[in-house]
Amino acid sequence: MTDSAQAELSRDNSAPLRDDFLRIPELAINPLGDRIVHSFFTEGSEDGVNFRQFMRTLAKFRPIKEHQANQLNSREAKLKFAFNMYDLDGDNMISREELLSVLHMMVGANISEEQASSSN
Ligand SMILES: [Ca+2]
Repeated sequence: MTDSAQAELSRDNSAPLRDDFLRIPELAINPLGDRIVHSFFTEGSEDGVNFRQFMRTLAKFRPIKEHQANQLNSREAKLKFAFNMYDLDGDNMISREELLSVLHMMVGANISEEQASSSN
């Protein structure tokens, strides 16, 4: 995290809200930024994210180290995190529409509707 991002998140003592995260430049330009921000709030609540919730989500991005088992960044935790990026409505299923929607978030205007929904 950059100094500006850290300063943005700690500018006052209140827990960061969704909009605070979206003001971080690295997240603002990330096509999945909104989904990543959402993941912080699935660990916590809409009222904000405390330090523990913040770290539990960040841990998912840590590489897996052999002989240092940690359930927060285990292979299964990472897969669940990736799955949740696509499960937009949180029903534990990825529908075709959700898959296409996330695909569009990632490639934007670089792919036509026809290409995105092609099953070939
Ligand atoms: Ca779903």
